[in-house]
Amino acid sequence: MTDRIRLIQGDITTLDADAIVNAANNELIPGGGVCGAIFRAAGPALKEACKQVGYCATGHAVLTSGGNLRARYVIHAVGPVWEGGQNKEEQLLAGAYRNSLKLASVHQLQSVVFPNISTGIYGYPKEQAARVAIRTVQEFLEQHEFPRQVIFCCFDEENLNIYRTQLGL
Ligand code: AR6
Repeated sequence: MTDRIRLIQGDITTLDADAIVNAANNELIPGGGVCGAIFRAAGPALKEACKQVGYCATGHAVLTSGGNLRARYVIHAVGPVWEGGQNKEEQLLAGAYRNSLKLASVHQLQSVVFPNISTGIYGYPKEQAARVAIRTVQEFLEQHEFPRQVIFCCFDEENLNIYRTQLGL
C-alpha cells in the first residue's frame, strides 16, 4: 500500500483536511447520512454554495467552500443507487471517486478524506464498493502528484474491517 493512503474511523465532519468528500445527491441538497451531517456542521454557507451550483450528475463531483467546517473545501460526489449491479453502478462509483480526485488534483490539495460513498442509503454492497474505491484511488495516485494524501474515513465497524482487510492493514 502506498503511504499516500490512510484509513481512519470517525466522523468526517470533524476532520481537518484540505477537503472532505460528501456522499451527495444530484440536487446537492441536505439529505440524511453523512450528507446531512456535513450540511449541519458546515452551516448556511454550504447550502448557499450548493444552490449556486445547482446540480451534479451521478458519477461526477463538484467543489465548494467548506463553510464552518475545519476543511477548506467540500467535494460533493454523487455515487450511484445500487440497483443490482447491472446498471453501470461500478463505473459510476469509480467515476465519483475519480472526478473527486481530479478536482483535488486541479486545486493541488494536500489531503482529501472520503466517506464510503453509496454504501449507506444508496445500498451499494460494502465489499464491492471498497474494492472500487481503493482501486480507483490507487490508480489515480500512481499518475498524479496531488492530492498528496487520501484518507478513507469509515463510520461503521463493518466498513472499517473491510477496508483493513482490503488495504492489508
Ligand atoms: N462521517 C463519516 N461517514 C459517515 C457519517 C459521518 N458523519 N455518517 C454516515 N457515514 P450515506 P450514500 C457513512 O447514506 O449511501 C443522503 O441522503 C455511512 O456509514 O451517507 O452515498 C444523500 O443526500 C456510510 O458508510 O450516503 C444522498 O441522497 C457512508 O457514510 C444519499 O444519502 C455513506 O452513507 C447518499 O447515499
